[in-house]
Amino acid sequence: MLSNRIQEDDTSLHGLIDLERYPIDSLEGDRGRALIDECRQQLGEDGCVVLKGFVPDEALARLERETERLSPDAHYNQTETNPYNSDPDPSLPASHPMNRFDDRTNGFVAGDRIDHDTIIRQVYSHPGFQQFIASVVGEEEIHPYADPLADLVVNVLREGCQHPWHYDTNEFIVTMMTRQSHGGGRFEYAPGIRSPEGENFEEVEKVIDGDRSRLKSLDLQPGDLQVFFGRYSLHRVTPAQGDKERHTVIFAYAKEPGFIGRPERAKRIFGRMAPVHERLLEEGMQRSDSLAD
Ligand SMILES: O=C(O)CCC(=O)C(=O)O
Ligand SMILES: [Fe+2]
Repeated sequence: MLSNRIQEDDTSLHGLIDLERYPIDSLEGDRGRALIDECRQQLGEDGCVVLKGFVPDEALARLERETERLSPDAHYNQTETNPYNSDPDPSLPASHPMNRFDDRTNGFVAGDRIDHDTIIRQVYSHPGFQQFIASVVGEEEIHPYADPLADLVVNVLREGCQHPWHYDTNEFIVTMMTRQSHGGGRFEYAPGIRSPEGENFEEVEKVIDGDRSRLKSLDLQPGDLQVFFGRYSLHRVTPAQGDKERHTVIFAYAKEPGFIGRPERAKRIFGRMAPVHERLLEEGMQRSDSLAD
């Protein structure tokens, strides 16, 4: 069944993904299985796997142009947040991680601005790609969001923008860098610093204070694909420096089909709602939202 689904589409990604190196068009073959095993092993070790050069050199100029063209449509929102995206706790000292707030200013381009013929949407909707990601994160299957704004998103960091230290609410996040800033814009993480057994506040505080001893820092380049488990690994993107923006594409998938983010979230992140959000508001439905911050 798996191979049938992939064969239907296996030509559409030619030239857009380095299928020699990453044979996601034949996941059931020896090399496909080896690729999945390797990714799963890395994810098991520290919650992160980077597929360098996922988009090959010959398609890179086109890839960069896609998000460059879209980036003026980014909606910027500014918040102050702690690593837990929660309220402060006045009963704890000011130095405690719960009380450590930092600026989060970010731009987001909504999915309804991203055409079907872009590389990024072709990759996002490709059944072989989805099956690959599902296998890597240990799911039978994953599903694109049914949310026309949050399904495929371009995150734009212009000078000074950052993702401060945080955890994700999503179990996994799939991102592709399409443009790197001149300086800053580095993804840093503390693998497995917390666990379901404990928050490890003491160590988290050290990281926020600048202790780099347990940090990993990624030198992401345009065309690199990243899969990251961000619930237990504290992470950040350092402030972008210089006049070149940092662009990252977020491919949002859910375990169940039909996922739509909360209307208030759409308003905050994208500055507007889609008709489906307006309908949800009218119906007064309370949906849970798992888009990673
Ligand atoms: O842009 C990135 O590299 C990841 C940002 C991040 O941590 C997030 O969106 O939750
Ligand atoms: Fe994150």
